[in-house]
Amino acid sequence: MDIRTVSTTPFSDQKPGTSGLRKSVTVFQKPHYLENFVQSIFDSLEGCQGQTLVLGGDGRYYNRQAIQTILKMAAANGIGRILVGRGGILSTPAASCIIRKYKAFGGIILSASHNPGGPDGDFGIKYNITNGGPAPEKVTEAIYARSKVIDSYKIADVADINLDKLSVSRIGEMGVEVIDPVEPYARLMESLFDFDRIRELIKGDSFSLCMDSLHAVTGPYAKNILEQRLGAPGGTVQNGEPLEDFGGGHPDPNLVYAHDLVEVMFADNAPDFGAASDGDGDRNMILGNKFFVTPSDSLAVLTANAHLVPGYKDGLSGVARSMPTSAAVDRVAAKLGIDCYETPTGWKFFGNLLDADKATLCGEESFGTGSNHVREKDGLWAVLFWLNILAVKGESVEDIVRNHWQTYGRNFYSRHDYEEVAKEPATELMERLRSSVGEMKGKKFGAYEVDYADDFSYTDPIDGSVSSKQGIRIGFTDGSRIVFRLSGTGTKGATLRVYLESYEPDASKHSVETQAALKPLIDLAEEIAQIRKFTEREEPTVIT
Ligand code: VG1
Ligand code: CO
Repeated sequence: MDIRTVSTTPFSDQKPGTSGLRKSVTVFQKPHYLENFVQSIFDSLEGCQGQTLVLGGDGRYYNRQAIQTILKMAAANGIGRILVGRGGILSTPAASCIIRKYKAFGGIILSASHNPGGPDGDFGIKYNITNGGPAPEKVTEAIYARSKVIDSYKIADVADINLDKLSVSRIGEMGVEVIDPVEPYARLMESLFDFDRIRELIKGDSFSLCMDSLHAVTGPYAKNILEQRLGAPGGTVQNGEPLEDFGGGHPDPNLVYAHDLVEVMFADNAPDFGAASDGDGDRNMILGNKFFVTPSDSLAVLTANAHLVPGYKDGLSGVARSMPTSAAVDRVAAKLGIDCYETPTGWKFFGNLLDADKATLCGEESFGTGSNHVREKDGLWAVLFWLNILAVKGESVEDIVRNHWQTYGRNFYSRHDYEEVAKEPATELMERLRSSVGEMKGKKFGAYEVDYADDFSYTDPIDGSVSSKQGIRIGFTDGSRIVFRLSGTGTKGATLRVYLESYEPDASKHSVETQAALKPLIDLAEEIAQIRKFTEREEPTVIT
């Protein structure tokens, strides 16, 4: 095997964000761009020589080319063995499952998740560590530091590997195994949920379901699990063929971008259960017949009903949610007498809590839910968890959620995104908030009085690492809250996220429309942050 050492110069913009390095495809196609970052990963992983790595992606444009390049670079860098998903496919949770199952050293996942794909879309790359979870900040910082000084990379001069059939081969000394991307993951799901009971539910005349894979990676997973293993009728999975450009769509499972599913679920004769997943399969949206379940409520409902599910029947050690996620799950945790942790945005912050068995279930308001079965959020896992609960309880999605509110009260919740706004004024908006939160406590805005205001900082209870500047939170004495932060996954300009939450214990007020219920807070967010002025937008691009 000929190994070439190619000289290169650093790029200054290879700092991983909330979930890996995300850029437009055209940036990744710049000569040496991908190679520099991949070499920076190998250079910062101590002891990776001779070890096993897992490799795969969500099938978006540039996935296959990147995989061939990474295979050749891995061989040149002394990696022992690579397990790659057939067709270059691995959903993010499946990659996490396979890293854990094979006790691999780590994995490289190619995805820009919910960002659009295609030649004009986005591409991304993230590194996951031995526990199967996203690299913590100290690893991503080391990779970034390396990328700023890199002057060469190594690559083997060999032919491409055929990714389309299962095989065991070699590139020089390195073993390459093309593996089934679905099987190990589907088996893990079978070990957690009562498949017999879900099969019965689906077989009955009184229940129907629809899953929208948005032409992204969960297509083959959902067809295998829902249609083949659980007997749902063919066609239950719509948009189930992964496409390089996701059919031109935005593979983000929310009410705006999953419009095909919304049409089905809000029509007359809608199915009883609907779900969608994102580009790389780690997000989920849950719908009932003409009913939307907010991700924050979904986490709370799963926590309250976990004892009904075989994999969790022995109880939960604790739960964790990202800071902007609503406090609905906190109320359930309090009732169960378990701890509830509040972490910064991004799944990497759950890893230590899961490893130390301080949390069993975790969730984010951004349609992410998961557990200690892997170290990533997991879209289909959430779908199966819901189906298992529905099968046991025999109630509708809407009834389950409404009864939950009756017991715990309702946390009205919404996120307003201002996407692709100018970076400088968005940063100024955040800076102004940052400098004013210190004096906000006790301040009155109409009926609202500020209970606390800060820029969220998190000290990891396991390793003591501190992550600061994680979002401005302003909490009011009535339990409502506004949070402001800038996205760390966007690739154009800046995206401002405004998270709004208010608590309503009175069940007679639970049917108010969400935006109406939150109107006073929405107005207050504008008053405090002057969103219109700084974003030059009259309204948010996406409301979830
Ligand atoms: C967003 C979400 C965050 C999530 C992240 C990655 O980050 O808000 O909760 O963990 O995406 O999800 P940000 O920084 O844009 O708000 V995924 O499905 O892209 O891996
Ligand atoms: Co994702």
